[in-house]
Formats: sequence, C-alpha cells, structure tokens
Amino acid sequence: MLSRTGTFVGLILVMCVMSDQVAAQRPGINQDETKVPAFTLPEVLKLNDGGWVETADAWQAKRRLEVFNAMADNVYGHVPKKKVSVDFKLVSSWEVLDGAAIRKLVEVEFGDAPGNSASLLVTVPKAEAPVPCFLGYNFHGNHTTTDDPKVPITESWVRDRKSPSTKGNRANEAGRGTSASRWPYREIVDAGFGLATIYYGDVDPDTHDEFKNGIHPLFYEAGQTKPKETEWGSIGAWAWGLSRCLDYLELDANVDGAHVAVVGHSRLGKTSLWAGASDERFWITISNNSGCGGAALSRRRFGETVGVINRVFPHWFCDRFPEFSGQENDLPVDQHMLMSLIAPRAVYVASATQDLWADPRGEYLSLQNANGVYALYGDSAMDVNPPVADSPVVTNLRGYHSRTGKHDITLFDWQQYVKFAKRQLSK
Ligand code: GTR
Repeated sequence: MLSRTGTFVGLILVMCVMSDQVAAQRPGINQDETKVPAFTLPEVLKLNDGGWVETADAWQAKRRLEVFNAMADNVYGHVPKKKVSVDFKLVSSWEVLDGAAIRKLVEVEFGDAPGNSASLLVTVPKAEAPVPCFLGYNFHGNHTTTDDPKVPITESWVRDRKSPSTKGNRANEAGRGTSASRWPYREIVDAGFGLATIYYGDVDPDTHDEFKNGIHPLFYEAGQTKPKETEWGSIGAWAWGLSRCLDYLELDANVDGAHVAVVGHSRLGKTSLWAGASDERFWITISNNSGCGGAALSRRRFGETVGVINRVFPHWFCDRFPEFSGQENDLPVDQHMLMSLIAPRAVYVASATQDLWADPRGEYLSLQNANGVYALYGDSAMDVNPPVADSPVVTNLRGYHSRTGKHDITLFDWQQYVKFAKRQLSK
C-alpha cells in the first residue's frame, strides 16, 4: 500500500515536473481561453479616408486594395516588381490508380539561367472533360506523397526528419510514400478531382539563409542582396510559386483552370491563404491547421504568437512583421482581413481539437469576422460560436470544421474539402 501510494505520489511529481518543463519550453505562451486579452479588431470595411464601404462594388474598387496592401506591407511582403520568366516542360506522364488516372511530371523553370526549377506532380482522373483540381505544396518531396515508384526523389534541400528517409538534408528512397496519408489520391480521383502537388523547398528552401537560395535572388535588382523591408519572405515566395503552378494548370488540357482549389497544411496553410488572397484566379482557398500568421487572429495571442513565430522562423514574413511582436494591437491588420480578401470566392478553414498551438478558436473567429465583406456578396453570417468537433459548418461561400485529433491533414479533412468543392460546383 505504502509503496503504491509512493509510486502514485511519485507519478504526480513527475507529471508536475513534466508540465512545468512544457511551460518552461514555451514561456509566455497562453493556452487558456480565460486569459485571452480584450481586443478590438481593425475595421475591414472602413476606408483609409474614414468612409465606410457599403457595396460590393466599393469593396472591390476601393477598399480591397487598401486591405491587400496593408497585409502585404505589414505581414507577408510584396512580390518584387522585377519580372522573372517561368517555363513549363512536360517531362513524363503515365497511368496510375489501376488506369483510373493519369499522372504527369511537369518541370517548372524559374528565370533564364538553369538551376532553378521545381517539379509539379499532377494526377488527374481520366475524364471526357477537364476536371476541377486541388493544388497544394508538400513538406518533404513529391515522392513522399505516394508509393508510386515513378515519382522522382527530390534533389532539393530537405529538412532532416527523425527517420532514415533523409540524411544531410538530402532525401532518399526510404521516404517514398511516408506522407501518403496526407495525400488521398484514390479518394480525390474517385470524386472526380485532380490533385497537383509540388515540394515547397523546390521554390524556396525552408531555412533562414538571408534569402540567398530559392527564387528570391532571381528578383534582386543590381546590388540588392536581400528583400526590401516590405518585400516578401518565404511565405510570399511560396505563394507566388502556387500562382505559377496555376499558370501551368490553366494550360493543361485535362484540368479545368477556372476551378483550381489551393490547399495547404500548417505553414503551407498560411501560404495557401496568402496565395488565395493574392491571386484572384484561385477558385477555393483551403487552410488546414494554419494557425498564427495563417487563419488565427494575431490579437488573441493564444498559442503561437507574432513574437514567437518571427523569432523561430525569421524568414517567413516581411521585415516589418516582427515590429509587432508583443504589440499585436498596433498591427494595422488582423487575419480576418486576409479571409476578407478571398471574397467573393469560397474559403474553407479547418482546425484540430488538440492543435492548441494553432488556436482553433482564433482560426474560426477570423473566418467569422469576415462576415461583413462576405455579406456584401449575399453570404449569410457565421455564428460567433464555433461548431462542435467534427461537425462542419458551411455558408454559401465559407466552411469550417474542427477535427478531433492532432495537428495533421487527414482523410476526414480531405473529405470535407471534396464535399465543399462539390457544393461550390453545383451552384
Ligand atoms: C510550427 C510552427 C507553426 C506551423 C508548424 C508547421 O513549428 O510554429 O506555425 O507552421 O510549424 O508548419 O508544421
């Protein structure tokens, strides 16, 4: 009995020490809803000259650009003015999924000099007519999205994983198919959609190297060595890369270029949102567990904060964003404005119940606080309270769910995206 009690007390002690360690690893991080500070969001419909937007025309003609510039100036940065050529080359194509689909490997070449290219992997169902398509970045290389032995292993820099699938920032055969659960090709093809993916490190390696690698240097003017204060970081560059993939998909005879949904998980969800806001050709924008700098409202300071994200990932945003570390209320924007920029196109946001780091409630609230702009296009208002777990809530143009579970993109998430996309198609 005594020893049992001793073990029990010991266990509690260990648990206390462990939770203290967790707190110690993330000092100043709040994951308690009752401690979210009071805040007022910037008015998305208030013009810089003090007037108010009351019509969709006024939003489109005047305010949208003001909001876009404010998001770019303070968070993601602008694409530099210099023009860089982009070429596409079909490298190979073959049948997959027991003959139900065609897979193509397309080389996307950036700039005139060789050495800057990305591999876009496009999988489309065999169909009489061009199909709607999802487009999204993958984290570890195209070869990790499927067991298909014909997909080349990326030769780009990769982040080392805790497995034999990478060594010295290079990928190898052991990684093939290791992210397949995140890419349900069969279900997507069976639903009548294409799925195009590209490795984000092909466009810009996810390391802070003062912007010497990836596509940034292609845009430098003579004498320039890094982006200017309000020019893009990595998220801006990745978003630009998605637009170039869309340029290709618009040319692909198997794809309906007017129906390309951009999708991303986590940092790549931040990227899909910025891509959807920047490029009005994207049909639907989908953010999966994108969190801080993505769907989550910065002013809530719940989970990851502006200060933390800029310290840990100094290359993701523009140079001005860190000025708001701990000063979120001074930001001229918040993430509901990012959602508003997507209107009148459709947007879907997804959270996961255990992903407190990404602030599920804050992810919902930015979508909900886009009510004003979406109402200009006849969309009904979303309730201030998020729905219960695993029960998607959809309006005409917006959708949200919080999946039970951890930070990930799963079949359940994809099923909701397919359903939402079908709903948009049927309108
Ligand atoms: C985390 C980061 C998040 C999210 C995530 C991911 O370390 O704090 O903002 O982007 O990485 O992309 O997996």
